[in-house]
Amino acid sequence: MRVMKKVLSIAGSDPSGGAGIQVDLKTFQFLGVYGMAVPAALTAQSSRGVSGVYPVPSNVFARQLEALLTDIKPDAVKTGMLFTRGNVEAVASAAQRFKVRNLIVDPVLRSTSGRTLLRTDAIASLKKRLFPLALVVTPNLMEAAVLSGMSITNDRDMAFAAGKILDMGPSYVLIKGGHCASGAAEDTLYRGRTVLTFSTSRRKGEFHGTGCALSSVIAVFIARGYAVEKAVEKAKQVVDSLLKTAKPVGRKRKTLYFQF
Ligand code: PXL
Repeated sequence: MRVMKKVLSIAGSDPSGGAGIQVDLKTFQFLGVYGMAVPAALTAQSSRGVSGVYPVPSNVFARQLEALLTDIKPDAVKTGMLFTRGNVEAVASAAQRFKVRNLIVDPVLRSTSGRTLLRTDAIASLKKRLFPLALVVTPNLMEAAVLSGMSITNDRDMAFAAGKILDMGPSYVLIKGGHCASGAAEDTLYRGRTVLTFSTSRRKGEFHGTGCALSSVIAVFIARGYAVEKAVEKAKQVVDSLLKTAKPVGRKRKTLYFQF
């Protein structure tokens, strides 16, 4: 019998099921891998936005990682909302100690509604401790600007910012340009001096959990042995098909959730 690939999400909890570990687990199930999840923080939220954020205490968080990784070896791991510096450090320590391979870091900083999902003092740890262990880091344009400490207004700025992030140690940086004003949803993958652009048509609507789902799908294809370039290309297609069938779930009808 072929053994199922195992993929771990380390991220925040979104009880509405649209983002965080909940959407990550749905994504894993949808794509036929064995999903696991360790919450780094709890949020209170609905289709109207995030109303509360509560960290999982670092000792409790670290204990979960240790119990899991002592026993089960994931084929890929993705991180999302980590919220505190202590939890960033705990992921980095566990990743080193358990020789985690195929680490995809989605550097979630804020929710769409503007809530802080990574505290300011944790950003330095993310860059210093976690990025060197990452295969791929997947910032959106805003996150890339914060992480590189520069404003990004054109392709040259974006390439320069990507270079700065690559200097922090990950093998690849994928800058998601979905929030830019052009007619296409363009994501750009950088490795050293190599640049690859992936483009899908822009879908109308306010989607919840797109970044979470994308990094999860990338982790799944990496777990299956695809090269990063191919994994990102395929992940873009999967997420685009999910965007097409997204539906309102809560009272705010404009917020669309993935239907697997
Ligand atoms: O999409 C960013 C994000 C990530 N993780 C969790 C979230 C959100 C946005 O609300 O709640 C848990």
